[in-house]
Amino acid sequence: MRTRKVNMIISLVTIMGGMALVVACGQRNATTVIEGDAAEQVYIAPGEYDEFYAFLSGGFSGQITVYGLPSGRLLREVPVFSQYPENGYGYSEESKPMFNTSYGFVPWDDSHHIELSQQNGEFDGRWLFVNGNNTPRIARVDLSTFETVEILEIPDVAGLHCAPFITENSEYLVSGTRFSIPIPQKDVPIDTYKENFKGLINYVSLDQDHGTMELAFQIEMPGFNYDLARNGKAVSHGWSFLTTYNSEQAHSLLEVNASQKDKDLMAIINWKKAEEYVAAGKFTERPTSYYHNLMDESTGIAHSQEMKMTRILKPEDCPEMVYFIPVPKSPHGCDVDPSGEYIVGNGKLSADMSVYSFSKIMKAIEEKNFDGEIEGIPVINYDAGLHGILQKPGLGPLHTEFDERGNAYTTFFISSEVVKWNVDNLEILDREATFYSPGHLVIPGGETRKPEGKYLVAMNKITKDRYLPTGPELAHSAQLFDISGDKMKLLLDFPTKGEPHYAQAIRADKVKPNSKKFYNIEENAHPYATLGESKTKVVREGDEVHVYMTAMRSHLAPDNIEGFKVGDKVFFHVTNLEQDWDVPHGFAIQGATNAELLVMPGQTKTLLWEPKKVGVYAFYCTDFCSALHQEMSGYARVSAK
Ligand code: CUK
Ligand code: CUA
Repeated sequence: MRTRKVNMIISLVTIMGGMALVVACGQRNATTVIEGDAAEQVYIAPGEYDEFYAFLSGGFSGQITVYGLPSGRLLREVPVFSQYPENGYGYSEESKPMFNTSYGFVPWDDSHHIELSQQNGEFDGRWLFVNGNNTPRIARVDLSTFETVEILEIPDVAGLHCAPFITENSEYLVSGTRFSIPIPQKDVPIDTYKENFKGLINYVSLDQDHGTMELAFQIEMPGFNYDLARNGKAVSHGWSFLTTYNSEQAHSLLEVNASQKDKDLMAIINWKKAEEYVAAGKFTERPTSYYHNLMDESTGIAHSQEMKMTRILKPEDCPEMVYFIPVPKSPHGCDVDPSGEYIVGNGKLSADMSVYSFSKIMKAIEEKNFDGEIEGIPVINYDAGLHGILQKPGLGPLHTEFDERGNAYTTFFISSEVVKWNVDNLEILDREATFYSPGHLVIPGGETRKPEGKYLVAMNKITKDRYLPTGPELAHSAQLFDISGDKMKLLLDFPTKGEPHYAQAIRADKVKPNSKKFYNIEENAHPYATLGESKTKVVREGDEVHVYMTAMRSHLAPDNIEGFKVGDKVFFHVTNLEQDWDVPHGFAIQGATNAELLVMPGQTKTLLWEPKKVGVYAFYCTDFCSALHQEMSGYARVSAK
């Protein structure tokens, strides 16, 4: 197979604080010649399954999308942080509480990083976690149902971008504040940043049986911008690594202020030590407010609980818990290789990449090889912790994933490429152009101890001419590469939803066997469930009316309902009585100001309807469920009060 030919003469001009970077990137009319068996490699014949599930974050859509690999087929969109009229998530009475926060009802967010649960440093296929950047939250999706079942708000942080990075036995999800803020919030001049603003790094513990999240403790840190984290694995298990930018503590992040220094910092946290301090009571309890929203499994109803206290660990009270080490300028995360020994710290504004050695860092700590301290936190000597420097790999390094053969793959935003290099000897092995400007990349298991280096997906930030134009707004573009050989090979482009940042991919057979086909109606403990058509009824309680409705091929019961009054609050509790795979029923009523419901077999869901005018209103099933689907309808009569 010959390699494809790419014409590239491009200039991308990035202007930052008056400084312009003019760089070769990718061109509008780039021709990509795919030759050989690329089509065959991604072709999944009708009726056959993909080898991997890929879970892509939705960025500003707030959701997650599920793709099959290698086909690049979109299998599902899972709503998480944004309301989703397609199935009523965030509109139904059961799911509305998922959006409760200390700021009120917030039915939108910006989701960036996917983390699958792990055991022994391998994906176990049970849960998936994702962050909400804007109103700081972490959500859990159950991979037996592909439903969001829990959202935990993280208090006293701003921009929960650095989240939710998991430890290798799913002990904790680690997150950090992107923007330091006054803690507790108060009315202070913004230029008192240095005195008044603080950062927090948060440890959320996970219940090993149920996956439920609990804010275990928060570590108070200097007022930097904490960007991205990874946890150690194998030899480095028990440690977390987070890069920071703006170690100048500038409150205006223009180049002139925030990128003056040649180096920024990576925070290194011994979380096992932090656990000991918590157990020894070395924390302070601080009053705060945050919400924990959890879906009850037996009723399918989400409940919110306001939490009012958090535990803070301060590095000055807890020696040998937190360290810093310099990293190249303006880093965007760090990545830990499958052995746990190497930590890649990249600087977006640096020409080189620093690769650290965990054992050298430990030695430097032991020998107290420090270059001073920052707010009581020792700064490890840069050279003492360094494994080596990857010289001039490309421009604008962003993210790195690994294969099981000792190689790393890094995306370069500015030079628009993926570069493959050897982690041990720091030799560059291959580079392939991407179209255009990749952000994250994903290899199945590529952040775990057990990568499967068969495919790589680059998620590109700029689309331009890759697809038929659709006006000013274009779908973001992902690109699939075969990385099983010495040279990477581009196989496929596919459009994505929202703006995917990170993604994770898992072998399908780790998820598929546990995928639920329907909810067992006998286990339905919803207080308004109607477990049989003979039990349907309409119950008035003052101005509230509860309709106990059932859906079954091919009728809604009751179907013709009279007695509603203008100004009533009508709750349609629809129970889908089917006990079969893939037979949802929908429910919509004319003039409802929310959305429809999509009710899975065995479930009960509730739609609120507040009729404003007299008349007779039609309702119907929205999902084409049977030959008599069109007949699955009824009328609601509304009289004057
Ligand atoms: S980030 Cu978007 S490309 Cu939020 Cu992980 Cu780097
Ligand atoms: Cu039920 Cu259509």
